[in-house]
Amino acid sequence: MSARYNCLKRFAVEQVLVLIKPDAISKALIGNILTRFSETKLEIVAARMASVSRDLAEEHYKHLRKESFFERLIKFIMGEFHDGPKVMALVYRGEDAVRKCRELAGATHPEEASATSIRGSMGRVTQQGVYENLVHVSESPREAKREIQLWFEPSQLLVEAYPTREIVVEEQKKIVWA
Ligand code: DAT
Ligand code: MG
Repeated sequence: MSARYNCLKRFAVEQVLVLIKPDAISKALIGNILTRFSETKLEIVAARMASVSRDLAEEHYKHLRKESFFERLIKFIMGEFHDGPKVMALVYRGEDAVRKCRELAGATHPEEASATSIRGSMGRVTQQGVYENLVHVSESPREAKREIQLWFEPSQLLVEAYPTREIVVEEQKKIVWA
């Protein structure tokens, strides 16, 4: 493969779910973290402040339910160690989005994360062994799809990232502006 071809190599356009977790919110780090992610030049196609129920937390982390730290992890994402059940959920989109965002986030354990990564520069592990690693980033395009579909309705994304279908919903209660 020529050097020229290598420079022009294109990566697949992907979506990735990023959660700014309760520890980051309680430390007023939302702005810093968004600034760091802007280095990726990826596009934000959805963003919302989300309240985290136990059902949502357990579904999000279901692949870890056999881990000894699972209950603490659920309490953590529900904000029980910080200021309550709120996270900022974002969908970033662009070429190689998963790798770019995970690299910027850094390794899971903040002390193993590279010093300039988000977790390496701003995260910590508490004396109780809780990883305050500030952000969640989907680990593969497949996981991103599952997670994005869990955290967002299709209409909350600026693009049709995944196939959708129309259904008719009758007699559904809905809160509207008074
Ligand atoms: P990542 O968030 O880097 O994708 P993961 O999916 O393996 O890591 O784990 C999800 C979260 O669970 C992680 O952000 C922090 C927590 N966690 C992982 N391993 C842990 C451990 N050994 N002890 C305590 N918490 C842990
Ligand atoms: Mg993970």
